[in-house]
Amino acid sequence: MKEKICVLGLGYIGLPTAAMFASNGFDIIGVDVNEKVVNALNKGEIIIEEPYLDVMVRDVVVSGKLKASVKPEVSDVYIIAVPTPINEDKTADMSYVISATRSIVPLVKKGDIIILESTSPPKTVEDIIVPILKESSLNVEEDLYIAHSPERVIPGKILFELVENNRIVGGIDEESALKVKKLYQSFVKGEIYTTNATTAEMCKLTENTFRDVNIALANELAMICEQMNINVWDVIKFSNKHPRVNLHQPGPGVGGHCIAVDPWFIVEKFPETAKMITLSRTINDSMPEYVFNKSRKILGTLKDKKVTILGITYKPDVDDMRESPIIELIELLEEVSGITISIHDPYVQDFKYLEKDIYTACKDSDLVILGVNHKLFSDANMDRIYKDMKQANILDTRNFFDEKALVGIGFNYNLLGKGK
Ligand code: SAJ
Repeated sequence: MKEKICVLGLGYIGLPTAAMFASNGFDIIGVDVNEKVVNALNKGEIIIEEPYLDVMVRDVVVSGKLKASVKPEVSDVYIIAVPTPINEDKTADMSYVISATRSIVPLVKKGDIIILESTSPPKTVEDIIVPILKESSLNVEEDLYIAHSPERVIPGKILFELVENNRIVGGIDEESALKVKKLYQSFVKGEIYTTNATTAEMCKLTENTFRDVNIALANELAMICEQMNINVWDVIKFSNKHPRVNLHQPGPGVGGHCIAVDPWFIVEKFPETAKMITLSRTINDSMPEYVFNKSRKILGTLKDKKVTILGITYKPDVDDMRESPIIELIELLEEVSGITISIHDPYVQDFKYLEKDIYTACKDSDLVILGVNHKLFSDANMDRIYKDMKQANILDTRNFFDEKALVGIGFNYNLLGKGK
């Protein structure tokens, strides 16, 4: 018989994981402190947006394989997938991990498996999970199998990547790692690599830090190229023709709940040594202000001007606004006296200054800033936007528009990373 699994935390990772195990024949109890999430789930409904997840969840709830509760129940496997938010001082808030682990202490029995999926600072399993589990009457190292197996899925493609991506499992000992590997093999088609818990924790943070450091390099190059009056996007495109070079893309900053957050979990533990990681975070965090200053230079002054922003989500073609650098840009613009701000984002239903129609948003505007390169924007009639704007200035932060075409229409086209 298959193990009974208790998944703690029914968010972007916990819920798809719970649904995936359930659809592979396991009995799942999904736990969340939010009653709304639990009540919705027990009706087969979900409150997060992710392609195909609603259908999968409905099926496993109807078949009785997935049930939700506000409290954990005795199971054979416990998967901790609660949030690890970042505090004001850039340290990880581990309170949800701590309370989730505490909640299973009275339930665990000899032979159970405990998996931490939440992205966590290095040594979380060793320094937090294991000591808390020792509050049970068990001999933890002997009686339990404990591992960290970080999620690596990308929002928008979660169900596909849960199955297809390679996975790392880091155990407190080899037996733990192998047990957990076998469990994930029930649905993972990618390779599953086993190691120790701290290495697995560090791998997850390293992957996102790699991306952050490389984006910071691209952003720094963008600022340098502007000063040299050349185009960074050409520099990156041609440099990437080298077989061993893979530069990332510059932009208005790094958003989302992962890449802008995870590097701090390394810095937290090694503040003196993690110099490049800290600097990269600082460079990427400075980009909204850089875009703000560039906007001001284009118009001379932003006072009493109308500025339109196209796209405010943290990346293209999603509705997720978490940690979006464009929100920060908007906050900077809001400080300018007499400014009128207008926003159009086809993926966002509810936000201030929002206009449902792109042409209304751009009408009488002095400057249009392309914040996010949603594919849908390529359908816009730029001739019409040009005619309706007060001054036809564009600032493209993503190298999205066709410069020649826009200049041909008459726009004053400005590109982040390109000097005049
Ligand atoms: N960005 C750039 N330039 C680039 C690439 C991205 O400015 O060249 C910006 C994007 O605009 C966005 C931010 O970075 O604001 C992050 O977007 P992303 O698509 O790079 O990543 P996320 O945050 O959606 O998902 C990442 C993924 N990690 C890696 O690719 C190493 C994903 O696989 C992880 O599972 C996820 O973080 C996570 O949950 O940790």
